[in-house]
Amino acid sequence: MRLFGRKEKSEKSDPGSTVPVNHPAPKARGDAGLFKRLRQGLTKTRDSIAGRLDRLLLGRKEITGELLEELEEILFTSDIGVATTQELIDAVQDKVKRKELSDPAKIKASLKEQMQVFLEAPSPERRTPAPGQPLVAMVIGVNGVGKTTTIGKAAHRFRSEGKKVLLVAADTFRAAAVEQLCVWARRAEVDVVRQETGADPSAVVFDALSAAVSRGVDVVLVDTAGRLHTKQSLMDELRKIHRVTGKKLTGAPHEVWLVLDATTGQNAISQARMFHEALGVTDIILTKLDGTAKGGIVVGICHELGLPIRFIGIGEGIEDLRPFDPADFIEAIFD
Ligand SMILES: Nc1nc2c(ncn2[C@@H]2O[C@H](COP(=O)(O)OP(=O)(O)OP(=O)(O)O)[C@@H](O)[C@H]2O)c(=O)[nH]1
Ligand SMILES: [Mg+2]
Repeated sequence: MRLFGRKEKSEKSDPGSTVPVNHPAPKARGDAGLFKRLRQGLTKTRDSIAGRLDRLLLGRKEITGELLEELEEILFTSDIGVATTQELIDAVQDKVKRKELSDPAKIKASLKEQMQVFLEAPSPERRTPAPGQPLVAMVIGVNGVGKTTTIGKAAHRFRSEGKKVLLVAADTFRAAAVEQLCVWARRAEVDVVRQETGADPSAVVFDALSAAVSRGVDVVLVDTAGRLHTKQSLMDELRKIHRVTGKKLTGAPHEVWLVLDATTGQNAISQARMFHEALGVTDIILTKLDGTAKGGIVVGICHELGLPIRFIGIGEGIEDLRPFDPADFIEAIFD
């Protein structure tokens, strides 16, 4: 089941429905240093997918049923997901039947092409802030996925694009959570609005939005809790923050970023469904791709959920958050 309808390609370039102020420009091609870092971060995934694929295809003369079964096994165990793996295998099989593909050595190129199609992110309608108001992004996800770290990295990124950023400590349930966000605010050299531990998160956000408007802030990033006593109470709390944000600033939050930990593999997809049903996610941030061989999850998430991947996390450093670029990603895991 798709959670989001896919948009036609032509809609992607509609300037009226996007928010250029908050979207990093596509990086220039030929940025060898950045690509090298991405490739390095994805080493485990590359070994899992491309390494095993190369070994499977080496010296093969024809595409047999047995070869396709082994191919399926490789894709499936790289966490691409059952449905997406099946579609990839079907596409290869169709090409073989139509005699467009007979040389096993060309399977890799065919897979890359098909995966790239799956990764072309759908472009959701973007809400734009009213003139003079900040863009508000609420950052959600289960505990430990990397919400606070991602906010710190994103703050640094926006700030280096010349934007004025404000962080909001709406995870008030643990003192350490507020402290951690303050550490990131210092690192990224941006302001943070906080209250005492145990304060009502919605009230913190409400006050922070007043401060954001009066200080002429461009981007507000709201850090939220990942765990409460029950899943239900977490969802209720997040919905309340969402509601209060909209009451304070019409149209806000303009973006809801769901942070998913790539190392959890298929679990990430069920988390996405749950949060999306409760809050309407606009962007996925996939973290910890550097520590896992499960990077294939990117393909499954994009294709099965129809939600765009906005950024990927490839390390714990402040520079380790990258805008997701399907072509670079495919190249980094295959070559
Ligand atoms: N290797 C790696 N580690 C990451 C990445 N992103 C986050 N982490 C680490 O993951 C751990 C948890 O990150 P947090 O940002 O505290 O996660 P959180 O979602 O805010 O957690 P809670 O506040 O407990 O819900 C930290 O040790 C981070 O350094 C990443 O892209 N790569
Ligand atoms: Mg946190």
